[in-house]
Amino acid sequence: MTDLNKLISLIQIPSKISIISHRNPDGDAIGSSLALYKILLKMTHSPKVIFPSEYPAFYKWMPELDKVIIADLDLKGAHEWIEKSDLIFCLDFNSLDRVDNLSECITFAKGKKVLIDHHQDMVPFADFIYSKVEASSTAEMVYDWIEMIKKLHFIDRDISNSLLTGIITDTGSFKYNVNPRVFNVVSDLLKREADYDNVQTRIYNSQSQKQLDLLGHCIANRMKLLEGKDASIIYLSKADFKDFQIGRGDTEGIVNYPLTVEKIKFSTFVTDQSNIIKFSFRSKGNIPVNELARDFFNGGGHINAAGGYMHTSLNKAMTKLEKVIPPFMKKYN
Ligand SMILES: [Mn+2]
Repeated sequence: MTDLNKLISLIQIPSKISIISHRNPDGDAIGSSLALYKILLKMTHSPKVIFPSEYPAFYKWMPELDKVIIADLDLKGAHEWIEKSDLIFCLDFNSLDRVDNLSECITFAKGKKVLIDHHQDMVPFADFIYSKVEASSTAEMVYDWIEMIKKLHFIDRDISNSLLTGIITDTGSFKYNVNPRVFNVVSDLLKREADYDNVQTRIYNSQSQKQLDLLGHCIANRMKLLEGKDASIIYLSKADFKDFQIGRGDTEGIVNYPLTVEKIKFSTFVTDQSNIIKFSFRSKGNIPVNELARDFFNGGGHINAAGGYMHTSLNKAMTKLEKVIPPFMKKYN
């Protein structure tokens, strides 16, 4: 981390602090933010967690989540807190365009900015930067950061559960993005009484019937295999969104299912949302979906998980996918 000692001396003084994560916060965004929040509380700071938009309902159980400011619901409150913050932590995003309605406010805020993130192609907008693409999750990095500032003894059961949630979400329950370090971190969290079974159940066995029905619909009626049958596209139209009353978080994880087929190495999930087509890309092995996302779909991410968007129709988006994916796959076969 750059200037760690400077930051350590800075956080000795009780301060107003903003902890900000990205739009549509996932388990890692939420878990790392809430863990840091509680550590800072214990250090007698006055922290607040701010998300640009709402979180999926199945994370509601997480400790202190009810105290978070959602900028979509309270933009004024979010701006006021950021403006008076002495320190602004930015977690789990690599550039300010991931926090849209807050980005200007953060840019012009007087507080020192601290970035903790594991995404590639980081834009260096912060005063202190802790960026590590090999990390499994931002939660793992927040744990490391807590160790760097010598506050591991502050990690209680709630904080352990929050960090574990981040790690479990971003590794798909230890299926990808793992490294030797993350197992040591989890081992220590379990010693600090993280509720391992409960966290797993809350994340992976708490779907609604509607979500399972939607998954069935996607696989049975909305999945296209491309030539060579090593790449797939699942698409959802505006009508599907209406028919299934799809809400926040309902489509999470669908993109991963095609990869359970041995031959399929690349999976795309496309959704037609009000005036924007959104893409999720996942892959197995050495297929760099972040490059495809960057080169053709205004996006980016990690080698095996990336996202993008286009302002176009679903039809045109599908045509483009079907045109660019096969030659892309050929490059890596
Ligand atoms: Mn993450």
